[in-house]
Amino acid sequence: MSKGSVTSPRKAKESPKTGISPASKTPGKSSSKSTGDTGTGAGVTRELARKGYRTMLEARLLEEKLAALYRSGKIVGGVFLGRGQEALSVALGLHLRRGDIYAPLIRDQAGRLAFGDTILDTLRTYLGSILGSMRGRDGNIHRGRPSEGYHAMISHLGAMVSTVCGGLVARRFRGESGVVGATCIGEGGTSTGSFHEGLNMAAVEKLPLVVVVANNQFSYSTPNDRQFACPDLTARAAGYGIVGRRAVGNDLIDCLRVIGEAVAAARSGEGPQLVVADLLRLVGHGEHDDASYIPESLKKSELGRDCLLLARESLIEKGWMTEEEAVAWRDAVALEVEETASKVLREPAPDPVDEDWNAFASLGREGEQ
Ligand SMILES: Cc1ncc(C[n+]2csc(CCOP(=O)(O)OP(=O)(O)O)c2C)c(N)n1
Ligand SMILES: [Mg+2]
Repeated sequence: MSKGSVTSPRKAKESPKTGISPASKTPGKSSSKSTGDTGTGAGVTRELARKGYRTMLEARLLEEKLAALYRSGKIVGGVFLGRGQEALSVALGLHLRRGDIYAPLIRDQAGRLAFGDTILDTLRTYLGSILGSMRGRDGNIHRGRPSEGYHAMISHLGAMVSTVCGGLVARRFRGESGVVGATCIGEGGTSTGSFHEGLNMAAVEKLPLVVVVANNQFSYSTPNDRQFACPDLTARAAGYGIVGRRAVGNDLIDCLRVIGEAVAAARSGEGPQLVVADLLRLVGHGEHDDASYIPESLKKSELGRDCLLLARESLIEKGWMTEEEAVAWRDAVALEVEETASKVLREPAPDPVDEDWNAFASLGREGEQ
């Protein structure tokens, strides 16, 4: 399928059958699904692209630091990186707004930063600082701030589709409209029952859900031809009666455009959107995995091209960023990551004697006891 193509459901759903009223339309927004490549709502501006590149850089350098800390034995537990997937991840985080719901997965450091997470809280979580949002109890990627719509990840693949659906239904019951809920998943995760159940429910309820599939060709070491038999994962959208879109996973501008269209369509009441992007993870499944099962030919193909380098080239070519800026940003981000890591390494870990061992849910909204 070509760049940015759209598959529409055969028949649009008119109304939900369960008594939950459909989300109201945002005035002035129109559909992008029937207009193909030139859909509305994407608006990839210079500012958005620069923000995207800068955030990708932050994610990349932060993750390089996390890998180094892991190798020096400073991080307990696994480290799972999103190298090669930052363009896709950041595009989703940037198109969401305050009040939206975001449920990132293991390769979404870039999206997390774009949605408002910080280098400081990421390092605090990985390094087990008691000052982090997980209070030193999580080793890596299960952090979140539910009261801010930032869902903490459940490891079971596919589960986050349902938590986002639940959040969207709750907002609908409260009469809130114009909200979007989004999650990412790997292509392997799309084989789970949870994924199917979640998307089916979202389609029936016509929820403003965006699911972005990062098709990095492997599910741990399982290649796609052992994972699913359909030639194109966007075809699954038709089975649910929702819109399927395709983006070029290592092209920042294309990811921003296609995901922008999907988010705008969901926000304006057009129901769930499935975005599929092909790419390659440029690291192992986790830092414990050398990815030796990924063939050299694939690494050298178009899919294996590094999205960060491509974004740099593209922004410079468009005159949206200078070489000097790229270097200055890199230096500034590297310094911020180094300084933050040094600070967090000196912070205390939780003390089992003092810990209250309350479940996080019992703490209620931020700051309440
Ligand atoms: C239901 C379920 N089965 C198995 C696992 C173990 N597991 C964690 S990540 C992973 C591979 C996921 O592959 P994919 O969805 O393609 O995402 P990627 O790691 O490639 O980003 C597996 C099998 C899990 N977390 N949940
Ligand atoms: Mg995968």
